[in-house]
Amino acid sequence: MKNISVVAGLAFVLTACGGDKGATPAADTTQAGAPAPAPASATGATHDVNMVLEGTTYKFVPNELTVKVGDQVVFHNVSGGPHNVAFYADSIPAGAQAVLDPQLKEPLGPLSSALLVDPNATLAISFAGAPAGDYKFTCTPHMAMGMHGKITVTP
Ligand SMILES: [Cu+2]
Repeated sequence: MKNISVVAGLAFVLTACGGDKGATPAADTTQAGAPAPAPASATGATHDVNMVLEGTTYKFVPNELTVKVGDQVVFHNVSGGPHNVAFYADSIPAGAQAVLDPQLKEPLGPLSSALLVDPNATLAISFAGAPAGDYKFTCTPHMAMGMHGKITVTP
């Protein structure tokens, strides 16, 4: 009777091990699939802002817009470039810089995106996880020429 119990217990352990081995590849598959979804960024609407030279005036078109948290804004280098998007550190909500800086490819500095040199080059900025409020920005090369804009992010 005692021996039978031991054998039964051993069989149980072996079965349990087999089960664990079977589960391992499944876990690997899940991990391999995890990076597949697009980088979690914007979940909402996309808004376009053109960066243009009209006559002798450099401007963002539109230069003011309202978006929701989770939306993204795509800036387009339409004419008169190079342009960039440079947010004013003192004119964005608290906590916004942590959301913005990682998205400004090869930035010129804190809150200042790289220059968009190529025609139709774009810069997408997601406001996913961004604090609500007003985000004022300029274009570094044309700041003195009045190229400014404002994005209002609403919850
Ligand atoms: Cu500009």
